[in-house]
Amino acid sequence: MKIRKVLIANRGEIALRIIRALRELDIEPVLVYAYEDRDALPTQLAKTKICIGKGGVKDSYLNIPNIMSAATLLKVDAIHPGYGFLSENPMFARIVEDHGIKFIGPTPEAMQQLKNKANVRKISSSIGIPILPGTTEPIENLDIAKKVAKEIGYPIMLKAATGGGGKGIRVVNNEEELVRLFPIAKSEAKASFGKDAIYIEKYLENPRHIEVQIAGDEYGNVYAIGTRECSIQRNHQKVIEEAPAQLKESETLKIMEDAIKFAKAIKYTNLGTVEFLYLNGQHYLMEMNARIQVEHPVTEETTGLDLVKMQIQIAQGEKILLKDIKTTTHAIEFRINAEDPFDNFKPSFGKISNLHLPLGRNVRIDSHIFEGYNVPPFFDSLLAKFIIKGNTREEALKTAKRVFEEVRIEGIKTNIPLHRKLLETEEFTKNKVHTKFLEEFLKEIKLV
Ligand code: MV4
Repeated sequence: MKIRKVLIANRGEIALRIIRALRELDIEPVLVYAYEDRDALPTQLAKTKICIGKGGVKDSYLNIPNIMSAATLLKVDAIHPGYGFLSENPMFARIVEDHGIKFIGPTPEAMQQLKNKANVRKISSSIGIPILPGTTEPIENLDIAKKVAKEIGYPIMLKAATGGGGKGIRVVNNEEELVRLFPIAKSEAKASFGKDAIYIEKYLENPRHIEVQIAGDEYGNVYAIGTRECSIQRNHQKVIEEAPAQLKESETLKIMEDAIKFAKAIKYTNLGTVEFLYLNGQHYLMEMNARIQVEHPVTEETTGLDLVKMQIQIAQGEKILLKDIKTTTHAIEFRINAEDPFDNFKPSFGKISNLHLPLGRNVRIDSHIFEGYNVPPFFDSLLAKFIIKGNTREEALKTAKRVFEEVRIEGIKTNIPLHRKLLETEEFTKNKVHTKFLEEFLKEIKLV
């Protein structure tokens, strides 16, 4: 099936990224937008657009009836969900397909399987992929939790089976804490995700977060398109991502092989990411994301592939043949957020009064902002992604330094001072990072 017209059910930089890919493929983009985004760049660039709601994402980018009305009215062939919002919602993907419209992403069945992380652990362990000690079924009650915790040894982690974004996870150091935290974790999971299923995992102190980019076509071909290092996070939001992860060649091959094995086991199609925790040469599968990710450009910059185009090609039934995927360069993505790093990262909004985005050799900036743009308070705080590459990690860091000397974003607060500080910090420049690194770093330093 040739896709001719695609509805983009998203906003901001990813809506722009998808519009650009569609234009290069001679496919007509159609945008649905929230009233608050009426002056945004993607809204200005899309010739065909429909406002789907006002007053918050529940009534706009999460408003399935309105999105489907727009899709039907404009007779689109496919819907691209971007990331966040409805991108990993199996019910939405099902509704789209039931309308005879192609969902640009995995099947609803694959998405359903991935929603439950205890289930992901169960599948992994059944096919010999390493997971951390713990349970592959939800824990029924406190007595079972105590028994499991005793067997695997403290510290353990309680995790919401259908959780995400770091919500509904708790570290538990001993049995007293377990007694206190088990019901809290359960009710938190229920409140956040509508399901109170909790599973247990051995807690790893200071691992790295390593992920593998996967692409699967509709003929059973599955590829691993390199690794990414994503350990630098704050409140479970990534701040800096890199490709490739700096692992030994043999470790990279093992982790990519396991990612492919998992994706094949669930007949995964389209683009996705398998997430691992990594410590002392060992990797443990944690979950799989059924979407294009914010950090996909670092993989694009190191491989020369266009991952958003690939999503569309896979969705229209093309066979994907990738031979000798080479990663010869290094790429680092710095997320620029509208937030005040001097005031506990409080969200910032308002008019961008002065803007200079550096560019130059080896610099890619994916961003929807412009001078005079009014950053609205209703959405997430991502303003821009600086994707900087070099022949080596050191070269990329040198270019990053000059980029952050040049950049000016005025009128709102941004996290640029944090990136400047990190570029002067040996743990980061020497790549001695782990999942707790940024949290500890922020406690130690004063940003000036
Ligand atoms: C862990 C872990 C250590 N041990 N699980 C955080 C978000 C969710 N996706 C899983 N997370 C973690 N799970 C075990 N068994 C540490 C984290 C974690 C983390 C992971 C990746 C990046 C940043 C992090 C920050 C704190 C905790």
